Amino acid sequence: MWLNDGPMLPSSGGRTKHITLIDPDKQTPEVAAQRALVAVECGTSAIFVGGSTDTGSNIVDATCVAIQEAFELAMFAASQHPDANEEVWNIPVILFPGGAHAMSSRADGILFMMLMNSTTRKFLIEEQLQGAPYIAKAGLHTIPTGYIVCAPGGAVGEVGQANLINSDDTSAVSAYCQTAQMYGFSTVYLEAGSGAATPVPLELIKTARASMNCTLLVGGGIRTPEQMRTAAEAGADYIVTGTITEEYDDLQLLKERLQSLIAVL
Ligand code: 1GP
Repeated sequence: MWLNDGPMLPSSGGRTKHITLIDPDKQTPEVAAQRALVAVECGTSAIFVGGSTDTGSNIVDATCVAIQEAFELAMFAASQHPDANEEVWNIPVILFPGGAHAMSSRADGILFMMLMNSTTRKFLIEEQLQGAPYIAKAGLHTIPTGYIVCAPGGAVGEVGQANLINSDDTSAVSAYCQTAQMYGFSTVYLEAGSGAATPVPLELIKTARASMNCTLLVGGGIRTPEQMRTAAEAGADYIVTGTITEEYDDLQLLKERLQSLIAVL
């Protein structure tokens, strides 16, 4: 739905974009929808729905439904105003699943991920095997993604039993990115872990960018305009933030915070 028939997360071709991650466990579906609306007003380019927790499909589904309905309403409202651009609301809602249990047919697509540096079969191939029949039946657009967890890694590093990439291990990140491209993945996601004290370092992002042509996502612990700028200049196509969206009950304050981050891109 995003770019006609093209891939959903194309390389941004120079200008880094922002993606908002919403963890369905962290608020009601209604509040998730309000936060998603604010994020789009601030210029976010896609909504990821998911997290590393054991969220069930019912809450994932309810969250996707609430967000999609809110976007449809906003699009309709924009269509009634000659000065408004309704295409602003044509924003993909993409699953970022912690496993095969966190699915919804109401998403537009799914990051179909291999946690490449996991040490367990579960996140290399087993969850994918469990999820594939549902994804095929639901007709979800898949985005084949090499997911690479860097130190400190946080909950996803632990749950995913990742052999974390250290901050100076450029040769490891390079080999993983080359491998992702050789597998035919369209996308690589460099993750420091949600709420990480330190984001993915500049050198790892630069190395990833130079090692492959896949669309490059970077996330985990990015909280300041400076960190946004660093990731963008290092070559990220998309920067994903999640935690900051959960920190504001006041939507106006959330808007100001997201605007200050997205403005640097
Ligand atoms: C987590 O990369 C995302 O998967 C976002 O991280 O919650 O730290 O913004 P934050």
